[in-house]
Amino acid sequence: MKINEANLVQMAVSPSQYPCGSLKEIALAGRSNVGKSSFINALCNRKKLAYTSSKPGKTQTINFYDINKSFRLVDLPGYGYAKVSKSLRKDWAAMIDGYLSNRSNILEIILLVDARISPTSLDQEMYQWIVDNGFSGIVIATKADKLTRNQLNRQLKKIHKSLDCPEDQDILPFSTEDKGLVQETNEMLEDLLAFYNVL
Ligand SMILES: Nc1nc2c(ncn2[C@@H]2O[C@H](COP(=O)(O)OP(=O)(O)OP(=O)(O)O)[C@@H](O)[C@H]2O)c(=O)[nH]1
Ligand SMILES: [Mg+2]
Repeated sequence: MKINEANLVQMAVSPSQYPCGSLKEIALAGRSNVGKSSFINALCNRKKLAYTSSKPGKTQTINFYDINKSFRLVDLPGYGYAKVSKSLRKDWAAMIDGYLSNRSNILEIILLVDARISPTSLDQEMYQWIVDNGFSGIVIATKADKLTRNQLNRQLKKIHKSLDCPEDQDILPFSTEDKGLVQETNEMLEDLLAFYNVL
């Protein structure tokens, strides 16, 4: 799919601020710093569409990006960042939960995990919640460029096991630094959107 147009249409902290209309949404969930915002930039081939940072806790609102006027990518604040105060973490968790639990536009929730790091209990909880709520449970392992091919394959297996994914499901490697992987991810999303008759 060629992404010609990608616009940040809304930054929300509460449901009243979510964009109107019935455009379908693919939400990106994952720990702080895993690369959710970078994922959006790489897919849209834009350097500064979504703000990224080497420090965890950059995205603090729910950010809605309209893509080709046909669907939305939704960037969520990351979870599990210990340096954020307990009360702020609670606010973010409520914000994420409020969106994921009540937003009827959501087509899929993609879980991003860092390819180098074994999933945490929060990742396991999030994955379980995603599949329990009827979504496919697509898992993307980011920062694949930081591993050798052998290391990556080992990690993908580990992540699969740790999340207790079904036998026939693959953990999909991703890297902002690898055009081939970005293209494969684009094609996966295109197939998904076609399956749901969105494209
Ligand atoms: N080498 C490499 N670095 C990456 C990749 N993806 C993200 N990064 C880096 O990881 C850091 C965090 O990326 P973000 O996209 O801000 O992460 P995030 O998940 O949006 O983080 P929060 O907004 O805090 O939840 C940045 O320094 C990125 O440049 C990747 O595929 N490869
Ligand atoms: Mg972010």
